[in-house]
Amino acid sequence: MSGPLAMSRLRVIAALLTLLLTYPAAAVAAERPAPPNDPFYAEQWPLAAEGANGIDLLETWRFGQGDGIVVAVLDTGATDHPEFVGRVLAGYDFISDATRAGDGDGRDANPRDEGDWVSESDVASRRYGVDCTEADDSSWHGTHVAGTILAAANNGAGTAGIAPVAQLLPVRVIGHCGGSISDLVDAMRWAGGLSVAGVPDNVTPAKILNISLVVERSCSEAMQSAVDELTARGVIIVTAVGNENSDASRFAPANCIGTLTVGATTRTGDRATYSNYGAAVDLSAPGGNNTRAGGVLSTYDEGRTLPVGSSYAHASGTSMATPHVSGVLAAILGAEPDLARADLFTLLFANLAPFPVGTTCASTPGLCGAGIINGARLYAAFAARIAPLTTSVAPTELAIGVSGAVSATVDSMAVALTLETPAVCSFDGGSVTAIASGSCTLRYTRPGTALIQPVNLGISITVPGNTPTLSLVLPQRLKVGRRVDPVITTTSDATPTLTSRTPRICKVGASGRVRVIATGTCKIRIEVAATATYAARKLTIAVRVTR
Ligand SMILES: [Ca+2]
Ligand SMILES: [Ca+2]
Ligand SMILES: [Ca+2]
Repeated sequence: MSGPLAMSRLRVIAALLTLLLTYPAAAVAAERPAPPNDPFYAEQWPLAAEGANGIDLLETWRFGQGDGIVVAVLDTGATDHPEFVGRVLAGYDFISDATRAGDGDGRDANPRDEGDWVSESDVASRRYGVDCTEADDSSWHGTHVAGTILAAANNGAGTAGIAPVAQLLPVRVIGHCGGSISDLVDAMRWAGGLSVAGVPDNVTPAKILNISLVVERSCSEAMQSAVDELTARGVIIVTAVGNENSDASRFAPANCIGTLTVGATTRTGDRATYSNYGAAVDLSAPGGNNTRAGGVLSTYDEGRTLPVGSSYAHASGTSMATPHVSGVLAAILGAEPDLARADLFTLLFANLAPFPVGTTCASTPGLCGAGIINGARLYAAFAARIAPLTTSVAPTELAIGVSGAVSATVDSMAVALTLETPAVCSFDGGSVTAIASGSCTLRYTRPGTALIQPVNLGISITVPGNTPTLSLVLPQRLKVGRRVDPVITTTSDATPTLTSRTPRICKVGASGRVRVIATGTCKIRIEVAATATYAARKLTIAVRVTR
């Protein structure tokens, strides 16, 4: 005989519950990570803690390591250094002057650093102009700067970068004996996602522009307008103040309004003797003091002229201080990409390390900016932000065709939820109606600020689908050798499938006919799969088989 059949019924909605469903907005590492295994890490004093006048790399890493953040380095280009492998985006070479570029042409899509050396004969022949009076080896400046920001960490090699999973957008503006301001302005615009005539648009615009370059002049109208347009897009322009031991306001782009300007401090936490100073300096970061032990160790190339192979070298300058700020900001933005530029700056300036007592930076306010960038202070403030109180009211489960009230508040204010699953449910702003089985999701998000954590409120309502009727009728007894066609009924819109659970006693043919083979108990399973309207269901019927 056939087994008992459950009656079809609509699922009723569950009791209304008040749910707290706030998801963490960002994967902020709660724990202080272990020191990285890069062999030169111990020499990277700028990454040490505040007591040693470094940025505190390990506390910075509690934000993360710059995941998803693109940092443009506007500089001499980049070499193929193994510390950048897999994270170099398609940059651009903005050097218009083919002679200075050294790659045989003007602007092109390959920002490789071709070397910026100047030989004695170049000086004598005035090859790069009358102002080019000093011979020098290639600087590999862009590679050094990029390594401070994002060299691979924990790869058992070389140095550790501050944001070692951030992506590098190399933008070449400096060749033999410098570069031009108009190339720099175009490079800034392009790097931040603005269009530049004659150059394909940048498909991976940078969130942060690192400009470890200065030119002694006022901020030109073209440069200020580039800064203004980029700032309006939320791009952060971090720039060096220059190494002339002079008033920083004489140097562009540090004197453009809206750039974040960085002076250099040494291992003692005081102003590096070369660092420009004054009101145009926003903050300081480790830049070194021109000695090996006091310099900044980063990625480099062995070549004296052309690039020949990767290496590491010490360098000092506000050029080296600037990427420490870019790196820390990349780590913060990696943790919370939606943090508004103004809020990021509020957080930054409220949480700098003070200059050590006894330094000229401490005794002369305004000389070196507002303090030294410090990941520990920033993280502590970031983690201590107020968590908004979020509540929501919604059914946990809803049958198809049934409606339920849904609402949410953040800090007791009603918020507008957005429906993410229109195929499963509809939402009129106050109530949800289930349309098809699945998971109905509504969401409200709000970016964080310097003082309040972001909100990511998600409401998930299960729509199980209606339980279909399902029956399979066979004769109460079967005899060996018989063939029977079972009577199947179901309200499901899925096609029922039959299988024999006892194939030595009975079999199910392709047509659904049951063929009885031997005595015993024949068990037939019938099942219907889940559809948009109906839940899955199955049952098994047992019938005695005799001769
Ligand atoms: Ca070129
Ligand atoms: Ca090139
Ligand atoms: Ca490394």
